Amino acid sequence: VSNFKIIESTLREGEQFANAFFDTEKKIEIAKALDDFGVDYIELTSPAASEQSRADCEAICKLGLKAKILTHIRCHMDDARIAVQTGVDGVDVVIGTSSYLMEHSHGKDMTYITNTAIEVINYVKSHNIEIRFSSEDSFRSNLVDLLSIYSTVDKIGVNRVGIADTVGCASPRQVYDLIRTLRGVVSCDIETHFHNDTGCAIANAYCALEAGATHIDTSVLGIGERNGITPLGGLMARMIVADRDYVMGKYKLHKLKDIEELVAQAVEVNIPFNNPVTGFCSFTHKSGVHAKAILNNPTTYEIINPADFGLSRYVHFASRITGWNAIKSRANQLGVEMTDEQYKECTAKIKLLADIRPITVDDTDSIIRDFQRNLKLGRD
Ligand code: HCA
Ligand code: CU
Repeated sequence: VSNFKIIESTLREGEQFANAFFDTEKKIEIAKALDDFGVDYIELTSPAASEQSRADCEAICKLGLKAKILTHIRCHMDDARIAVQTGVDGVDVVIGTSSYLMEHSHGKDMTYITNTAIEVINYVKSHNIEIRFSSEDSFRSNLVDLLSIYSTVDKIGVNRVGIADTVGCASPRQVYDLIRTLRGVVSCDIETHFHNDTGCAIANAYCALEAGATHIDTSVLGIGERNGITPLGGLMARMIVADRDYVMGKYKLHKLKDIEELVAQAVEVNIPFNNPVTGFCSFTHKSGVHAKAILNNPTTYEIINPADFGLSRYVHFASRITGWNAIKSRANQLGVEMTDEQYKECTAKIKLLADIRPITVDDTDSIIRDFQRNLKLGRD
């Protein structure tokens, strides 16, 4: 699973998110942040979508970013002619190949699709621009049709082919099987795009890499059509566990939270509480058993080191399921030193109150301080 590349689609798929509206300035700010983070490609909305989309695409191409700039178009010569004039490094072409889309969306058959694909690919290539060909709704497409069109475009010399789970129906095993099969048919790179309707978008991306895919589409916080696609942060979480050196060496992980906040604000959502890495409780340890072990050695209950992302862990202690080790650690932070027996007694007092109502950090701190004061008074 090493050596994967990220095609960051916040400014294309992400624009299809219900709340998204990015003005030129916001697009540039997001593009620069993604570039600084270290993504390999930044994918932009089709210049054929609107006049402003075209102008924004040109403006981002002129920024001179390290990341390659892509735009995403329908498999159509009209779109291709506009795309090659924008200054992009590459064009991602897509067309629906499932019977659903062939019947109800564009109404074209496989022969027409193949012929148009060949024309568009040759045209883009003649401008010395990278080209990717992808089938929409790949997992509900006929396998023989799919392999045949991919093998054709591979022979003409596309840079990548793409597999898209447009409706989010694929399971990790189906992903593995399809990518593995495709890996045996084409020699070019394989890009993958997973929607998250059934919550499999990160797992599917990982399985695709295991099966030989090379590129993963992401968006910040996973924003996109419906409930979105593989999130950039979630993919980083998955991949740092698989290959920490590669991920740490390539991406500025400590910038992740800032980028998520930037995009969350732009589309007026909160970062979900259970977001991988950046959710508010992603590194909070609460039960007494967990807290004790974490205080001893964080790797007992943490597969990701928060410091790798510039974040820190939190040992929760204001609850009835806390334990005396957590209370001892809190007491020490407050400058209070006692014997183990006394920490245990103090913890029992805290649990007594926490059984009656939810308690705050302040409640806990006052119990600790009172306990210490009483000890001193008792001694005098
Ligand atoms: C869509 C298109 C797409 C394209 C993916 C790709 C999808 O918005 O319907 O180009 O690989 O999910 O199929 O985002
Ligand atoms: Cu999509």
